[in-house]
Amino acid sequence: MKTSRFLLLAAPLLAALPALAQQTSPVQAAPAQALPSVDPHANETKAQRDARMKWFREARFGMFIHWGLYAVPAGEWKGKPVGSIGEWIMNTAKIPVADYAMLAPQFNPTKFDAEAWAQLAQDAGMKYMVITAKHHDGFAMFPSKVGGFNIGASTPFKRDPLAELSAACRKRGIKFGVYYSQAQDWHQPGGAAYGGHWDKAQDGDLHHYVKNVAAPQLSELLTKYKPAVLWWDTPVDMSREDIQALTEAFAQNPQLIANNRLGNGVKGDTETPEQFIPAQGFPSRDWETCMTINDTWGFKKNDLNFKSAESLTRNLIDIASKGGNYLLNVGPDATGTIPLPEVQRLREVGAWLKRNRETIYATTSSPYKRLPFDGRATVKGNTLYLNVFAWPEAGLTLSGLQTPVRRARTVASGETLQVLKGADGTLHISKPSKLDPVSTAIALELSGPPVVMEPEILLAPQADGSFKLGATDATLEGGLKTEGNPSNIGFWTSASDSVSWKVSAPHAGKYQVQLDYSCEPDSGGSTFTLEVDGQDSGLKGTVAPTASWNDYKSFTLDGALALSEGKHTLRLKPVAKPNLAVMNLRGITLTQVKADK
Ligand code: FHN
Repeated sequence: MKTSRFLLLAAPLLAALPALAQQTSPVQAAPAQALPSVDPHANETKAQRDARMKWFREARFGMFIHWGLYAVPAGEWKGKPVGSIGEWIMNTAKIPVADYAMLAPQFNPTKFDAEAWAQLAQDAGMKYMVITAKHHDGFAMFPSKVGGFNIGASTPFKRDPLAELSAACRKRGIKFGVYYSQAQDWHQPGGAAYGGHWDKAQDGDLHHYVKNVAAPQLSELLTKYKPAVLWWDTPVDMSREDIQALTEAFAQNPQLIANNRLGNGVKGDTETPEQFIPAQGFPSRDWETCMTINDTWGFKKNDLNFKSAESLTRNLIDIASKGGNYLLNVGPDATGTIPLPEVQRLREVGAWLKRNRETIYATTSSPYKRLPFDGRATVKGNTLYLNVFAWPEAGLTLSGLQTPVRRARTVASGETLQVLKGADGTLHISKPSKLDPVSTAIALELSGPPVVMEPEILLAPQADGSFKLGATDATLEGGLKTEGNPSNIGFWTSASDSVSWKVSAPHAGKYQVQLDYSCEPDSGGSTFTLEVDGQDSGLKGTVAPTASWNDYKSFTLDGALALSEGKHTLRLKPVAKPNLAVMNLRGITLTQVKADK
C-alpha cells in the first residue's frame, strides 16, 4: 500500500527510495486489532510530555552527523563514481558483504576531534547533535559487544567517538543524540535491505536480527551514552514484538525523545520531514526537518553542491516560523574532518544567529498565514519578530495586528524604528539604517501577546484576466496538507477532504479550468466536481494517472465555469476515490474564454 509521504515525494531522496519512503510515512496503516499501544510514551500526561519536550521545542537548531565506513570510498567504488547518496554506496553498487567489511581496517580517522566538532555545533548556534551510531551498512560507530562489525573491534582506531562526542557536548550544554537503523542492516544476516539482499551472507530472519542484534545494541547505546534523542530510520516489517524489544531499554532513559520512524504505527515524539520544509509545519505535533548541506548525508568527495549560508540561514528562519526544528547534516570524511565548505557555512549561519538569536530560540510559530513581504515571523511572549529577507521598495507594512505596538527595534543593533498606523490599521515600519543581506530582524514589542486577524485571501485576476489558484492560497479541509517547493496539496487520502479558494471576479465571465496535478499510476481514477458557492458548477473530472507523484501534468476540464461578478468560493470536491489517494494538486488556473460585457 502506498502512504501519504509517498504521495508527496517532494524530496529527491525519497523519490530515489520509494519503498523506504512508504515505510517512513507518518500515516502508516493502523494495526488491525485493537491491541494496547506499543509506544513507550503512550500513557504519559500532557504535562509530562510538555516537560520532556521542553528543551527540544526551544532548541530549533541541531547538527545531524552521518559518519561511518562509507566515508572511506567517499562515493567511488573500484575507481568509478557511484550514483546515489554516499552512505548508500554498499547497496547501490551491490558490494559483497566481505568486500565492504574490508573498509574497516582502512578506517583510521586520526583527525577526529570531538571537542572541535562540538565547538563547531556551538559556534553554529546548534543546541543538539544526532550522530549515526549505526547506519544501514550495519557498521556500529561505537565499540559494541554485539557482533564484531564495529569501530572498536574491526578498525585500527581504538577510540570511541560516541563517548568522546557525548562528553564534549555535555560540557557545552549541547544535547547528544544517536541515529540507529533498526531494520536495515546490510551486513548482519536477517537485516533488511531496500531492494532485497544481494549477498547470501545477508539472508536470515529479520525478527531474529532485531532481537539479537538491534535490541541489544540499542540497550548498549541507551545505557552507555544516555542520549537525549533516538533517531530511528527506515522501518521495515516491524512486528509488535520487534517494537517491544527495541523500546525495552527506554525504561533506562525516561526523558528520551524518539522520532516517528520506528514503525508499526508508533507515532513517536516528532514528525521528520526530510529534505523539505512543510508549508504549514505540523500544527499539532513536534517536528524537525532534516536536510543536507550538499546533496549527500555521508561524505562523497565529488559532491560540491553546497547550499549557500544565506539559504541555510533562511531555512532555519522559515522552519522556526512554522514551529519546527532544523536538523542540518554534516558528512565528515574518513580522516575525521568535517569538510571545510560545511564548516564555513555553519560558522556563517552561527554569526547571523548570534546577532539575532532571540528571533529563533524558544519562539513559537508565526501568527500569520502569509506576510505582505519576503520574510517570516516568530513570537516570544509579547514580542512579534519579523525576519525580513528583502526590504520592500515601497516600505515595510503589516496589516491585521490587533495588539498595540509599544516599541519597534532592530534585533541586531537595537535601533528604534518608527511605526505609523494607517487609517485601515496597517502598520508602516521605518527602514533601519543598516539592512542585513541575509535577513534583517525586527522586534515589535507589544502590549500583550500578538493577536492577528489576517485579511482573508481573496484572489483577484492576473493582468491577463486569468486566476491562479495556488496551493498556498487554498483553504484545506480534513487531512490535506501543503508541502514541497513548488507547494502542492497532498495527503489526499480521504474522499471527504476538499480544497477551496475565494476569488473576486471583477465582472461576469466564463473560464476554462486547468489543473496542475500528479497521480502515480496505482492511484488514478478518482472523480471530482467543482462547486461554486456550494452549488455544483456542472464541471467534473476523472484523475488520469501520471508517471509518478513527481510527474505533474496539466488537465483541462470539459466545459466552462461561469462566474458572476463578485466574491465566490470555489471548491474541488472528490466524488469517489477508488484507490489510495485522489491526487497531488499544485493549483488550478482559470483562463477567461469569454468576457460578458
Ligand atoms: O536512508 C536514509 C538516508 O541514508 C539518511 O540517513 C536519511 C536521513 O534522514 N534517512 C534515510 C531515508 O529516509
